[in-house]
Amino acid sequence: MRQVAVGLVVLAALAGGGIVVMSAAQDVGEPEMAFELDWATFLGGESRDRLREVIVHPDGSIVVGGPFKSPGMPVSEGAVQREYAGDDPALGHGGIYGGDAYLAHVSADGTEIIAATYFGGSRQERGVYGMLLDSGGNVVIGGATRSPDLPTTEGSYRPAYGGGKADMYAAKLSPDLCELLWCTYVGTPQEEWPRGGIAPDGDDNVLIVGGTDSP
Ligand SMILES: [Ca+2]
Repeated sequence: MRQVAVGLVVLAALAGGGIVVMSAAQDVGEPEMAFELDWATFLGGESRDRLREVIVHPDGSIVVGGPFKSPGMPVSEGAVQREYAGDDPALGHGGIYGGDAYLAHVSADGTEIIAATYFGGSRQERGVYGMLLDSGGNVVIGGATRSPDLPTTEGSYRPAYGGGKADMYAAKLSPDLCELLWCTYVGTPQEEWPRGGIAPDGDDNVLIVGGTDSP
């Protein structure tokens, strides 16, 4: 008699603007994991869009995020930010150009966008250098920003842009991506850059890791 699977793992991987989701299962007594492609799709528009972070939701759906330069991506009714707000990639700025964060919650079978939003200011947001779900399913993102006008929330750690070439930022959005729960800069008048992502502690506080040129 064939024994039941002892483990089923859903794996999600990103390649540029693409999502690949696979299942891995292992039977009792079998030395090898068996992999199966569940689905794959592209997600992007007319400009340079990259997905950088992915979380497999407990219900099997996928939350993805990354820097997008395309306007017109699908967004939720009532999304935190329905329109692309970054500056025009054609401006150049010596590589410092364009880009908002874009977040999408994709159904477990890959056929539907459950929720989606842009997030960013009038200049460039670089990457989503870290993303997590808190204990309530809210989506926390961190990244780099050159925008002086992010929608920081009252009482946040750093409500104003620090300056220099860039700051880091962190923000928490509701599970349906329709409410901004908080947003703060993390920066100084020198340049900051996120590296190493973000992580939660046991109380849903968020650690964001990066570098700074500030002494
Ligand atoms: Ca700065």
